[in-house]
Amino acid sequence: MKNLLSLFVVAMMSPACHAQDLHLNDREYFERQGVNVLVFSNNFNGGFNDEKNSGIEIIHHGVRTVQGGAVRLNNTPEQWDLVPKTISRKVNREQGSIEVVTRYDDYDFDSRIVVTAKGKAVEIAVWLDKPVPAKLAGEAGFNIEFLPSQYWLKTYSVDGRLGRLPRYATSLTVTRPNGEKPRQFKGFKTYDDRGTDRFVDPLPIETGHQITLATDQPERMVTVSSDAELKLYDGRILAQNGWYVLRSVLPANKTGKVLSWTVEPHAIPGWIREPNIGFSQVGYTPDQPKVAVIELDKNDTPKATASLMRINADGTTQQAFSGAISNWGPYYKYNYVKFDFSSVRQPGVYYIQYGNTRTNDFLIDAHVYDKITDATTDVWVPIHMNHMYVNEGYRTWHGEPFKEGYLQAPESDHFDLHRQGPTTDTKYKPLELIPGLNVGGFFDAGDFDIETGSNINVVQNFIRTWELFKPQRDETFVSQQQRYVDLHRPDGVPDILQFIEHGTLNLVAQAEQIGHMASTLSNSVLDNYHHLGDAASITDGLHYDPTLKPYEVSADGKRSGTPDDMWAFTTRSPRLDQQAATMFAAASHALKGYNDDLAARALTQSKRLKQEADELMNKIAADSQEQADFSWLGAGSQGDMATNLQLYGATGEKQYLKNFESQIWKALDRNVSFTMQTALDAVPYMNESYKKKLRPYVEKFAAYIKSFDQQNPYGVPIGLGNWAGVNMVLNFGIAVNYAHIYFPDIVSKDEVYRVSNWLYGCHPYHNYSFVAVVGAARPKQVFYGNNRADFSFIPGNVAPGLLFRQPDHFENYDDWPFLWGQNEGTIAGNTQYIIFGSSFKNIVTQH
Ligand SMILES: [Ca+2]
Ligand SMILES: [Ca+2]
Ligand SMILES: [Ca+2]
Repeated sequence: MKNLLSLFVVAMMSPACHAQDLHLNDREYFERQGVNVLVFSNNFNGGFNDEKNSGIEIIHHGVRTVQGGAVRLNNTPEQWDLVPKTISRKVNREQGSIEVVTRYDDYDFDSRIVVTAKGKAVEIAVWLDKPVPAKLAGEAGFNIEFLPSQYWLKTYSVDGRLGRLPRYATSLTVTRPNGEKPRQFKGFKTYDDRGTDRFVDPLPIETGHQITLATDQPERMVTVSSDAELKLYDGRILAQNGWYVLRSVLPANKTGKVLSWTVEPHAIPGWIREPNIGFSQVGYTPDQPKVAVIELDKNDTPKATASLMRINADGTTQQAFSGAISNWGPYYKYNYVKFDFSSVRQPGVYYIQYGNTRTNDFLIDAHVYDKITDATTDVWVPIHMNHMYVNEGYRTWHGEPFKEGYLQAPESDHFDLHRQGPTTDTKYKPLELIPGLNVGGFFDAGDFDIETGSNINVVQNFIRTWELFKPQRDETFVSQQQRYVDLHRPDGVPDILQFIEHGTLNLVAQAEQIGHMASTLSNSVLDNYHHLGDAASITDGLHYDPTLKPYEVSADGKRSGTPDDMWAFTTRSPRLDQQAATMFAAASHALKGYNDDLAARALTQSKRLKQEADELMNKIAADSQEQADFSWLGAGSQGDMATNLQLYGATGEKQYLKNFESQIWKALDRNVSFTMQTALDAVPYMNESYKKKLRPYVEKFAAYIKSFDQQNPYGVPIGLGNWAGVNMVLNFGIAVNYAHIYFPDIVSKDEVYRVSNWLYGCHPYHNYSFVAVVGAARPKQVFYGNNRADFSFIPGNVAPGLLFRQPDHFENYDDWPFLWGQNEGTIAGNTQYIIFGSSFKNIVTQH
């Protein structure tokens, strides 16, 4: 009877089981309900190398928990370790397989990976036409990486032995001679070996032939088996952004099929992803449109209605509204429906109920947006002030960084994509101290360098905010004399003015000391570029003295033999000098009456740099061959128009306005959406006939705004690049705000909420606010700030947001901060957010 019954069950189940096998779908990845196996849909990138976004990847019940499947040269590869280049990728539909040839140019080493669907598992095989090069024998292996935040504290079994994946890396290591380490990108070294000439190599946590990870959690369970030895490592031993790595070393002196793994990700039968109900976590004003966008699994059936529930003052709840669900349709791999509850205007605390899914609560109130920029201006920006000690209450964010100043960079090809040409373009010799640069300026982002272009943008963004909205907010104490910043301590000066001053101080010092703008002030060694901790401890604060031995300090305690001093990259760019000249003119205007000395210095540098840059650019333009070489300078781009407008604003000289007017209409005819912001920026300086002439273009822009309703369910421009699109979304939002301010009859007030909705929670993947912001019920928890190793955030940060992974996956981790493309906040982006937020508040705040 028992046998008969099981036979019956098998017979009944088998068609369904077959349907649940992995199959190669139209988007060229392996799929079954709950499991996607991607094979080099995303390639490793040569520039920033291992970004934990490439190779063989698994999206497991909606979360990309596995990536990095490839032949690698290290037990636990780091960001600057070599990555394989993809030579070819072939999809073989008949065999249900994907074949990828990859290559390491540095070692003339090719390998072929063939991934084939076999029932609920895939076979991953590595093929070699030539044996592993002798230098890589024992080092080259097949690796795959598991996301720590989804696997830590989960149980595993290896050949029947049990264990639990560690919350923090504490596994064993050995050191080996540097000569045995495979070369890192361009010969850089990620580590400071403290003079030992040895590198650290992690030892495996476990070794065996069959391993199951997350035996205690069906959504994450994966079994891997192989005749080869499988080793499990913890990549966080070497770098906090490392993942758990499973690895088999490739055998030496063998060709053909040298390795085979069977990988079976467990799938929960009939799994359907929970609906993601996108709404504004900051809340809504009573009169604004209120539309939740609900992201649904393609196997889900939309409900007919949803409800808005009110939480009463006595804690009881009642239905405030019930309405029909409307269909938007498919966008990449999910389906989208909408729930419009605009008719609810009564202030209160609410949540959305859709089927069994209940959102967290949010406010409807006239004042929900009042504080949206406060955390950014009061906390995020001052923490990023360089060359200052920054204190907040009992906490020191950082001491005073880079007390030893900056050295002239020698000719070099830099790890953060900077370059110092063969000449310095300055009076300084390579590695000579350039005096006076360690003042003012803002940290770039999650790193601590001064990107000059970004700092110019920052000062311009602050000036724009100041000139238009004159925010008097004073919550920051800034003493340039004490080199001390104290958060939440008013000092009688509007903070925005102090931020303009702080940015200008560094940029004027560059112009005065170097003679033109540096491209960047950045780290000289890679091992302190990836610094996580107090910025004041990146360098030792002592002048580098090559006559001392490394780590030796001079008798007077002022010099050291450690080459950790920062460098100034000084190759001259007349285009950058022009940008600086414009910014200096505007800064001079803003600082007059507050810091007259700095205002005068800025104006002097503005005039000199403009004249010299114009001469250099003309010289370049005169030689067409050279012009081609210098095309990267961007001469003739629309920046010139904006420059003339800014110069007019700063000086009041009519010639600039004339130059602006001679270009703006042609530029608008060429591309309305790209030019609209500049055209709107001019409105305060122009007469009624300008506004009249601009009207038809604003009408076109209004149609462009509406066009996003057809492009995606969220109604904003969504970027698909390697850095998620928050800057694009903010630019769009600022232009929409200004268009509404000057042309309310063409661009209605309803349009300005598109970008706030997106930022504060109405977007794919999850519904958390991308801004670590005051007022949001559920902001993101982790960001790629300089405190990312603590799985934390710096208040007021704006995340880039939704990172697109080919061919159809949007992602924003909220438990793993380390992917900069989705979680890093930049100084230019966050000050752009201040303009967006200030203009938005100006429109929606009800007085
Ligand atoms: Ca940087
Ligand atoms: Ca202040
Ligand atoms: Ca030093």
